[in-house]
Amino acid sequence: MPASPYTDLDRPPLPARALQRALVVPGGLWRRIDVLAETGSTNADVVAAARGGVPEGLVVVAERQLAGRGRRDRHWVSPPRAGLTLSVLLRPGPQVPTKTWAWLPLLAGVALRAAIARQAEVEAALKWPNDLLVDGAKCAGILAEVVGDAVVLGIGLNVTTRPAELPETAGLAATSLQIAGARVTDRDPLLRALLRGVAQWYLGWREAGGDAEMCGLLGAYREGCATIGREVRVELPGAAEVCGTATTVDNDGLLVIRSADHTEKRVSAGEVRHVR
Ligand code: BT5
Repeated sequence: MPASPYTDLDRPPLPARALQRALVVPGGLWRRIDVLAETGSTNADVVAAARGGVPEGLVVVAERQLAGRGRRDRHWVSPPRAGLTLSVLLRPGPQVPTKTWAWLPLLAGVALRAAIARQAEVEAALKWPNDLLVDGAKCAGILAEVVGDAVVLGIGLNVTTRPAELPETAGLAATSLQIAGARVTDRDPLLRALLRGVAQWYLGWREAGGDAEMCGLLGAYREGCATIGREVRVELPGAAEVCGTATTVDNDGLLVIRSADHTEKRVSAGEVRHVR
């Protein structure tokens, strides 16, 4: 398909200067919004910026990614301008203990869910730790990478992706906001709402020294989390597995699982499958 921005009229390009003017405001978190026509991976770009000492508040958005990254060497695949693919650079600083950084990808999920509810009027749910599901299918994914004292948060959201354009997946089926019947599929207000939400939650969380309960993040996450109350099977890094009922997410962002023998386990990372 030709790469002209006007080949697909329901996929207009993002208005880079208007975004910059709206989001980069005095005293705000965001310092620079780069909208790239094409790149390998926005996470790779922002990781490189973090290594180069760029301060927090950088946002890189790509209209097209050629090598979008998922977790564990997986890929994120999306046609040009069919979705939002972006990464942000955060440096939480010494007032936030590093063990609470696990909240950052969860925080992005909370902000994303709220932005979608408000702008697109689509009800989404979070699969712990941070897949965004709509009607049980994956509409967005989040990837957090730590680089020294920086955290790079990458978000990929399917907006106008058509059924035939969705990638084949080994796990969850994929979907897009348009397929889910979104009222609005304009990426500009979605991106603004998302970045404003991330900034608001992040600044509150940092102010609270990373205490997710105190800043309201824990409550918001639990409210939006479809994993709580479900029967799950979690493949842990290595070959181990935990099965049981996911009872809650604790103050450290860990998933609490009660097994059939009533023992309780807390998991910090892993592949979760909702069994029932
Ligand atoms: C994720 O990984 O879901 C994190 C994806 C993060 C992507 C963003 S885009 C902007 C930023 N820059 C990057 O380079 N990455 C971030 P994971 O949980 O590992 O899921 C990856 C799996 O999701 C793949 O193996 C596919 O099965 C599936 N997948 C790939 N593209 C998808 C899509 N567009 N929609 C739904 N599922 C997809």
